[in-house]
Amino acid sequence: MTTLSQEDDVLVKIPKPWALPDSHASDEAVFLGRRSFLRTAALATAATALPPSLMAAPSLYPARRNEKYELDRPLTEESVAARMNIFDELTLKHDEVWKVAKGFATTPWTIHIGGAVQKHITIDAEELARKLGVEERLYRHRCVEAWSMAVPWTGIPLARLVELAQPLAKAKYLRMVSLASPEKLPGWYASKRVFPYYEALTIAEATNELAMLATGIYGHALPPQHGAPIRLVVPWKYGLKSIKSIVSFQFTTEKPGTFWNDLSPANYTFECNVEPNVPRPWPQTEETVLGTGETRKTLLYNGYAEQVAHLYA
Ligand SMILES: Nc1nc2c(c(=O)[nH]1)N[C@H]1C(S)=C(S)[C@@H](COP(=O)(O)O)O[C@H]1N2
Ligand SMILES: [Mo]
Repeated sequence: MTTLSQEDDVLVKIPKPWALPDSHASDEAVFLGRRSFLRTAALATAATALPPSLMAAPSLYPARRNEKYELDRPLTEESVAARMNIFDELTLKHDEVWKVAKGFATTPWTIHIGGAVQKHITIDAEELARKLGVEERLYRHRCVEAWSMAVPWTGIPLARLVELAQPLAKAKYLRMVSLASPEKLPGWYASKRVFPYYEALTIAEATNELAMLATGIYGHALPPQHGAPIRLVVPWKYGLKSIKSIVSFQFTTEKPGTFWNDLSPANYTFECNVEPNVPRPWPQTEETVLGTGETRKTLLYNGYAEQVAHLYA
């Protein structure tokens, strides 16, 4: 008798979707094949009447890729993206986040959705992903420190969470808060900043097609250094807006503060859109691509003007 778990993904060596030749058809065959295999296996397990606690739910990964979002550059190597992270609650050393994060337990993980909504919701992060559905998207990511990467995120379109929460008509903003736990996040006292980390978007930004809540990366669940089990991804804004390890979503009528805008209003606006011609603490016209070291010109809205420019007209 075997039960399926995420480890099986590793053992059966499913070809990684981004490593496959660029073919829609082969991607679908792999994903559909994998899904139906899981479904069949789950049914076989169910038939022998194991107690529910011993039955693993089918894996969320790898998820179907949404081919709409195309890159203008190669994907960053997974080992590079996973070893240069910013998660200041853990440590201020970007190249050590992955090591410090190893002990960070992110399941189970309770999320609260509240504020100006029809109905308050308390839900586990994985349950939320199963309920709302996940897909894979290839996005660029641009940090205000002038480096960039391109990664395959798996996640929930954020608009689906807004729809689930049914905000009241007077709700104008969505505020998000990271985990508050000095015990689990050892870097807490290493900086003079006041954690938890918090962020916010307007409802128009939160329901923009690009905004997503990532639960996975490179075809598997997020490792802790990337903000497991659920983090924001808003690729037209500087990376600091993409808040990690979220525990709370609150709909508000007043404009909420944001972590970096409160710390340093002269350097960081509420929006923090990628605007190469507006110098932030550093010049922003160019970026260094992580992994290759290549220098590229930074694009307005990180190249996503088509999807978001109307929000700021
Ligand atoms: N809670 C929290 N979220 C955070 C940060 C942080 O320090 N704490 N850093 C931000 C910054 S500046 C960037 S560039 C991205 C980095 O994400 P990555 O490590 O997955 O590449 O996370 C953002 N989200
Ligand atoms: Mo960043």
